[in-house]
Amino acid sequence: MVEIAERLTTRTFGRRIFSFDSIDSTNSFAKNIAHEVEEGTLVIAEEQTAGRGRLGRSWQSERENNLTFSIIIKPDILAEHLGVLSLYAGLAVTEALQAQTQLVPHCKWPNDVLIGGKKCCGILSESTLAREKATSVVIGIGINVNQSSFPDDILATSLSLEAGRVFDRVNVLAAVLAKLEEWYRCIRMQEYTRIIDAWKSHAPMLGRHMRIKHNDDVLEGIARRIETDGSLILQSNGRELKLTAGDVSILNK
Ligand code: BT5
Repeated sequence: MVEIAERLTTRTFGRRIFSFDSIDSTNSFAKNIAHEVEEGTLVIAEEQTAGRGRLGRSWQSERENNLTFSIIIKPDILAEHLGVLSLYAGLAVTEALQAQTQLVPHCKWPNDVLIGGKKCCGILSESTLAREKATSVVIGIGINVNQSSFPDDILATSLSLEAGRVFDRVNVLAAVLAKLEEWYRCIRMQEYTRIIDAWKSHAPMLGRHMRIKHNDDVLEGIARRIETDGSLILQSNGRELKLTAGDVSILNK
């Protein structure tokens, strides 16, 4: 993907690029260089040998068919608002994929983008904190673009499986970076409600019954709303519970 730089429409996002044929994890590399590079730096790889999800889970992605990359931002955001960053990234990816494919992707709390109920993008945002604020944040994004099959044990899909055609990965990347840069203004201005409102417009899960697994707990209830810190309010057994992380399954009730 050598021609990335020429195809970008952004001012800062992706203007410095570290591109690898193979690397352990773009997030790990980005975390190591975050303190010494400018905001918007892109780390991208054709293949990750140890691509990571949350809680030590792995991200599996066929080389040369997909996008696996990380963006470094320095948002000067209070630690208590960090949860908004996964929603911000999910919103940007959703809008970019919709424009590129004419499909209708959905945001799933806290960090996925789904098409037809299957995961086509995962987001891993990792922060370095100092004095209650994030000094740098690495937003790792994996998008299944042209992969044509997935292991049976994961409910995954790709843009090409859903649309029935192959996509130019650099076009998809450029569209995602443009949306990340566009919505980043709201992060900078601390307009978190604007991000959450836009995110909600792509998230049919609100109002639905769901099961949420977090550590060893399993909770069931109705997803009521998203708070300005990005947490999910679940109504369960007459109580409102505030959740900052977890794995959601929608129940057909
Ligand atoms: C995520 O974690 O979804 C975050 C994935 C972030 C990946 C990017 S790639 C670039 C950057 N560098 C990294 O090392 N990571 C980031 P989580 O919500 O924990 O979901 C992980 C789960 O998703 C796995 O346990 C599988 O069940 C499933 N999964 C793995 N690979 C997948 C794929 N290609 N498509 C859909 N689902 C997948």
